Amino acid sequence: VSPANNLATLTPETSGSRFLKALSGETQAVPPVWLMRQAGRYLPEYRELRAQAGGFLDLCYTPDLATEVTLQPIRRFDLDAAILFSDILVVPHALGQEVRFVEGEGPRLDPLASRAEFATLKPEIDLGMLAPVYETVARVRAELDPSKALIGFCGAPYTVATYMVGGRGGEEQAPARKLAYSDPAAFQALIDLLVEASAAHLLAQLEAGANAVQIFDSWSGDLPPAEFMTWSAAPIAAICARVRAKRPGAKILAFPRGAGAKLKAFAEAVPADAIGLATAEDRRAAREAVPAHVALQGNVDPIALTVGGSALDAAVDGVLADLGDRPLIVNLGHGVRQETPPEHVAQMVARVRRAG
Ligand code: 1CP
Repeated sequence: VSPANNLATLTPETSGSRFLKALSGETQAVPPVWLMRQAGRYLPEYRELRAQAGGFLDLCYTPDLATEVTLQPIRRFDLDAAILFSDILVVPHALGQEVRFVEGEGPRLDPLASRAEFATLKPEIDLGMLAPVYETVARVRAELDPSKALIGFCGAPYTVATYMVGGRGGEEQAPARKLAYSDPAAFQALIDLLVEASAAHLLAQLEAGANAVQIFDSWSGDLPPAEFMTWSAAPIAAICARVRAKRPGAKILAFPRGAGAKLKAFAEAVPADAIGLATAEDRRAAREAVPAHVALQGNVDPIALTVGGSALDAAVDGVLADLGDRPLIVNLGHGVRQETPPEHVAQMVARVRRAG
């Protein structure tokens, strides 16, 4: 990454940001810290606001409420970055697929199981439908302290496709994987549509004021190595290229959850500024797999965060000891769990800050 590229995204008000410095390859005595799912049900103020909104998507599409929810964890914990409150499934929604969030269960989509059913999707993403999301980005950026970064995001094409084809997450990746084997051309066409849609969505968030974007690939870790490169790494690399073609130097984080032994090949294929490590990743192996100028992000065990005390301190210290001598963003290895006592997040931030 050339210095000129760095200047393109380090705006005056954010150049003091620990988070953006890490993304520019700086090793810092006190690394930045934020948490995946830092807004959400473990916070009483979120539960209160959530009860006032209609459904989950209404919350995502109401800038007043989404702005407030995005800022709640920043006010409480002084984290280094805010992440836009939204969901990876707004992309299929803006491609015309029915998306619902069922209380206590999670997202449910009307599954699109075949080439014929893909034809019901729009040929490109309806960014107008997502205007409230970009308005939220602009409002959060305006309200956020200049030293804090704002992260926009999308799901990786493979992960989003598993929801679109299977109708839900988790075990039901099987429908998407079956389609990828039985009709690879149809699956590729869906992935290609998602590459274009995701790049457009990320660019719109960057235009609205996001300082960096993260691509969440929650489910590709289960793929065999060759399929992993085809369906996870290649489309994510294509998104990076499209985003940087319009915004050279745009800061991009990739989170290939559960990549494990495939991390090296992923890092070679995907030109990300930071790579997120899931809870089970071996940090020593990750150091070898990912070039030293690329920041690593992670990977405190979210279960240790629920327990707190000396177990949490030890988990944070382990990350700092293993990765503190290179560009590092302290985070969890996956999202904050609902049963997490909020005080434990404060403890984690204090432990990281004490590092310097
Ligand atoms: O209040 C509620 O009931 C909603 C719970 C919830 C929340 C708080 C969902 C439903 N999504 C979100 C917000 C969300 N999702 C954010 C906001 C920013 C943050 O605080 O981190 C982000 C970045 C996501 C990303 C996301 N959504 C992923 C990728 C990361 C991961 O967790 O692996 C995935 C897979 C989703 C789909 C999704 N949306 C919601 C749930 C519960 C799920 C996953 C569970 C499933 O597959 O059933």
